[in-house]
Amino acid sequence: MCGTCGCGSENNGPKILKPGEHKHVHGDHHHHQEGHAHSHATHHHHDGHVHTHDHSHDHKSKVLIIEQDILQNNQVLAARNRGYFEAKNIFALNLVSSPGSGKTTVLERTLTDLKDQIPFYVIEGDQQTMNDANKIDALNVPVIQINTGKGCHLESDMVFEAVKKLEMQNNAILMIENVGNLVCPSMFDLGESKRVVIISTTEGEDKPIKYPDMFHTSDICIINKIDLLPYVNVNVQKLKDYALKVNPKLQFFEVSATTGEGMQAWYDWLKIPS
Ligand SMILES: Nc1nc2c(ncn2[C@@H]2O[C@H](COP(=O)(O)OP(=O)(O)O)[C@@H](O)[C@H]2O)c(=O)[nH]1
Ligand SMILES: [Mg+2]
Repeated sequence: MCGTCGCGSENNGPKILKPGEHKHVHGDHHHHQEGHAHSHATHHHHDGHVHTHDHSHDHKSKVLIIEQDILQNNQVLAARNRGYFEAKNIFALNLVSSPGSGKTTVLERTLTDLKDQIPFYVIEGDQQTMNDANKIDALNVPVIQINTGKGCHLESDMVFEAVKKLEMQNNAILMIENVGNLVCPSMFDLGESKRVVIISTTEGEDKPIKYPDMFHTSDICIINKIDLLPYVNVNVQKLKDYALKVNPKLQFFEVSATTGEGMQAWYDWLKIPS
């Protein structure tokens, strides 16, 4: 899984902070298993011995079991998050995309336009900085930043801790902006009600088939930056066709978060999701 990107190889856990809060908080208890898995996955033998087939086979199966444990543990807490959201009638969205597709900009515009109609809460995930949380805080919407350090995705235990800090009222919408990455976040259920993948027109139409897991596991696809269509060589219909190939149930919204074009359809869905 994340063995290729080094995710979780650092020992200190995620930092879960409110804007203005001091950086120390939550401990070193995350990622221990993941680090373990990765050390197996990246372990090289320098002893010059020829390894038997059996040995390497056994080695691989251990890695597989540990990775299954991580995903299984994540799934257990995700189910707990989901139960909590359902009991409080909180509609939780997991926003995923590559870095720079416009997750924060879509969020800022949505909150600006709808925050007087619906109570919103936000969890921001990034490896470093409070930048995105500060932007949400400036809109007076309650927000928690999770800094994952080396981690390339949010996990359900991080969301669990952040949710405890948010003290949400019932009948609200929780927006979770995941770490910008089209690969690893697809494997980690956070307990969200719906998963929203954002792709911008500058990324090219073939990304859904290059990163199929992310599009396969999402419910909604926001195609952002349509204001740039005159300047980029992209065929939106082709992009949609590719996305539908990996997920025939995907529902699309074509928007520009900066001009506001197309945003109303997304708002209508948010109010009465189908
Ligand atoms: N032209 C244009 N730029 C956008 C749009 N949405 C976001 N951007 C810009 O794209 C950059 C990255 O956006 P950001 O929201 O930070 O992306 P994130 O990394 O997915 O959160 C910023 O410079 C935004 O101003 C859009 O609809 N049109
Ligand atoms: Mg962002």
